[in-house]
Amino acid sequence: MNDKMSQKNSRPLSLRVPEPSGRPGDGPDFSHLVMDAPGAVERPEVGTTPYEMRDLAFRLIRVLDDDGQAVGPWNPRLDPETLRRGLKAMILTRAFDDRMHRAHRQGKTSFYMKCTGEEAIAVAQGMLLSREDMGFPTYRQQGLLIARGYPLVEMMNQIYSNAADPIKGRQLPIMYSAKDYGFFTISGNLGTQVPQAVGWAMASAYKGDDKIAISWIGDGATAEGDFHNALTFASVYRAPVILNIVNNQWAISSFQGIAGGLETTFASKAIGYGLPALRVDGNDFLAVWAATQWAEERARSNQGATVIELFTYRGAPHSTSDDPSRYRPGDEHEKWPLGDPLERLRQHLTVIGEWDDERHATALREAVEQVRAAGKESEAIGTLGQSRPSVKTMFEEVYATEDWRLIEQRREVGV
Ligand SMILES: Cc1ncc(C[n+]2csc(CCOP(=O)(O)OP(=O)(O)O)c2C)c(N)n1
Ligand SMILES: [Mg+2]
Repeated sequence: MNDKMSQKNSRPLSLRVPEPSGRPGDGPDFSHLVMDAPGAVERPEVGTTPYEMRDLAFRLIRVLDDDGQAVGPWNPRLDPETLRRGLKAMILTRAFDDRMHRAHRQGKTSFYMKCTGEEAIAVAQGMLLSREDMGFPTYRQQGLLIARGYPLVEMMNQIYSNAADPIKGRQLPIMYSAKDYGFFTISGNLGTQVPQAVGWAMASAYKGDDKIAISWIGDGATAEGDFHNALTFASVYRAPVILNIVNNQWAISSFQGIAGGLETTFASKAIGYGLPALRVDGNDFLAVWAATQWAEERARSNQGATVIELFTYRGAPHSTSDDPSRYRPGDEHEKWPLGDPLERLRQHLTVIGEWDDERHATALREAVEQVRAAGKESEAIGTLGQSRPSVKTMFEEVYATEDWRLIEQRREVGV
């Protein structure tokens, strides 16, 4: 026997498969989370090198404290009117989600996805950036459209795939597309939006334009190659882009550890690509705003891309096709240590004397009413199966010039 052959293991190899801290029937356990106190993380100058600020990838930027006060160097010092607009847009987003989730139960749509608990992210970022900048969202950034005043009825028409669907039935419900609102067509293939955003940002810089791009990806989808390819391009060419990772702890039934979240933070992935990273409490409207503003300034001043991990929790099922009681403790969301983004902003506005229970009740009522009115209008056109875009449009507006295969298929259908 030569030396090589004798090198046997003393014990059999085994594979580690990460497991979440709780399963159905267990109590929620968040004792593994290490979080900075509100106000504790320093705010580096926007021009700081990624290397000098690498520590921030492992910290957690927070502004709102337990008493609802805004504290520390990341306080963006927003005026009360902006804060109230933010709260109202979050309330409206949640009211919209609730109605559309019910609409699915009533058979009015085949599919819906809520963003419960994550509203602060899309709403703050949608308000902060211009609609001329291009957003490359996932299916959980409906708050972006809502914060920008996109007509709710158009969103519903898309969800119901009715004759007034603005994208004429070509997409799964909730995969909106609204160029004029800075909302790029959502891609059902996870991860593809990140290289698209980087490419769009590179083109903007190449043309000498002044628009930046912003993208979102879930914790789970960061395991896709597209995410990593995009980070290389973003770093090499200093693309003017903000690259958000929404870590809501779950990817359908896989917890974030399956995508590598136990070994390191998602923000820290940026370090290997030489990109700056910020890790932020995603349930803190002010912290999300401040971090995004930092990244925006960096992008607009030709200093390139920033990766932002938004630390949050997916409160609702993944989609209407999912039942989370099969794989996670039932009350995890209520016990999430960073609370509910709506309640936290409400508390802050109340503490500074700019909001009260009566105004809150009015805002809730108005949001439900606004959603109901849009629902009536959309349902009058038709819900799933009652009304649909014409078959002919299926063949149009996908390619600049019609492909021979499309021509053949269209002829076969006889339109
Ligand atoms: C390339 C690709 N793989 C798998 C899927 C199926 N799929 C849709 S959503 C999802 C989970 C994504 O989780 P995450 O990235 O954490 O985003 P979240 O839903 O939590 O916002 C999966 C696996 C898909 N749409 N595309
Ligand atoms: Mg996720």
